[in-house]
Amino acid sequence: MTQPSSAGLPAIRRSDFPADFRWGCSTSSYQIEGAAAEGGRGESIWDRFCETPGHIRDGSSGARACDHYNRWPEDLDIARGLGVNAYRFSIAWPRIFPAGTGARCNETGLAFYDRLVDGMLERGLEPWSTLYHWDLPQALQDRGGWKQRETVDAFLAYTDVVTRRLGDRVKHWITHNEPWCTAFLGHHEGVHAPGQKDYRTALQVCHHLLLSHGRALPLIRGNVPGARAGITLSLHPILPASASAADSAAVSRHDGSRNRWFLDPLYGRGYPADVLELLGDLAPVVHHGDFEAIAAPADFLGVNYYFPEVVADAPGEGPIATRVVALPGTERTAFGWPVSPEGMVDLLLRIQRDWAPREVYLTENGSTYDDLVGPDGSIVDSERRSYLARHLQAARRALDQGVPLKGYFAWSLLDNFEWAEGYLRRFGLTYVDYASQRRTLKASGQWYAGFLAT
Ligand code: IFM
Repeated sequence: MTQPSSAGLPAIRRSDFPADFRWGCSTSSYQIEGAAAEGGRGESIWDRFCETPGHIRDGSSGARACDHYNRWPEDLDIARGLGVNAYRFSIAWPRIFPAGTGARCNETGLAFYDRLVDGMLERGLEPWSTLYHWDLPQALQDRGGWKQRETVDAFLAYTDVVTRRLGDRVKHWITHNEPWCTAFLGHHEGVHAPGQKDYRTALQVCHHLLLSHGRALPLIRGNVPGARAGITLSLHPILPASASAADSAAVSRHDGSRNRWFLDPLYGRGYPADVLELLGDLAPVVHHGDFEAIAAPADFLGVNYYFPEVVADAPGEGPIATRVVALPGTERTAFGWPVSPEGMVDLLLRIQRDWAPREVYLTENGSTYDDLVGPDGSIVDSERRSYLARHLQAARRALDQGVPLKGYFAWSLLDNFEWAEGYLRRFGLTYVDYASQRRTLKASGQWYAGFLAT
């Protein structure tokens, strides 16, 4: 195999970080498991969404994905080979409750996660479980999905069953992954399941997601001795497209809807007044006691960091009236996402200054590039390797400046089903040949393993 040169990469070593730092990689159920019709799994909103031509760029679905449901021992071996000490995965709700809720859960689904968790522990991988990474049972969507307050109760019933079953071994629980995406990509922009396009619905969905998070925390703690529980948000530093007063006002509005809309209620301040004023009667219905529930103290905040957003004033573009723009001359990944390790430092410092979470984990960070397989089968993904090394260096700078950063999870262990992009975007440290299901560690994965061995 071609051995990639590490020349030009920043000097950074594992020993530059505290000894108890969590080093991991992340995945999610729908993106890797496949086996959509195996083990009594019910239909999810993503199964249904993928059926409509035009929803997924390459016309694919997660029906087979990485076949992780059947190949998980090999995948956990790869994670162990990297030298990580933690592994973040998500549980497919439709494997536990095929019809979303009800008196009986699916024992085969629970037994799968039993084996998976035991497999992690046998390999020295601390399990970090996400309860909701976007695969809602379709049966619940048929009754209105997250727009309905009843879905909060269904989530609590699911959480209760899963945490009772796995809580003797899984101590780290993340309620939701990136509620912004569920709410706004799924219910306003319509590019994610369930494909709705209604801003008012998106805001109500968002409220129910946050409420279900807050109400789940005491439940998890009651079921899991020694539990550590939190939520993972996708957060962005927001920058102005120009020095104009209009663009700097746009930054504040955009930050309000993208970052503060989540962090303010989670840290006990309710929804930001400036955004509520912009929303007017689009604002979600909030019941008495909801904000107290949402603000239940979490043990940590999970931050998924990918890129800063540059915004311009855009009168007429909805109540927030901002537009994300691409500044010329910016380094970008194949997705067009700007690359800014310094943005990650700025974001982490800002979170600490304004909300001061007890502990912060980078629960996702990663990049997609057009990986080429060499004649000898190797994948020399120098750009991803450089992205990873530079973001680890940025993590170190954030620690130096006082951020209580306790861990870093690379996205992702494997190439996988990248939602509306299908299999056209690869984020893995491991290359997956989907036809043969052969896995090959990329140069970035080799570099991460080398880094973790220092
Ligand atoms: O693949 C996704 C993941 O499911 C959620 N966070 C962002 C990743 C890359 O787009």
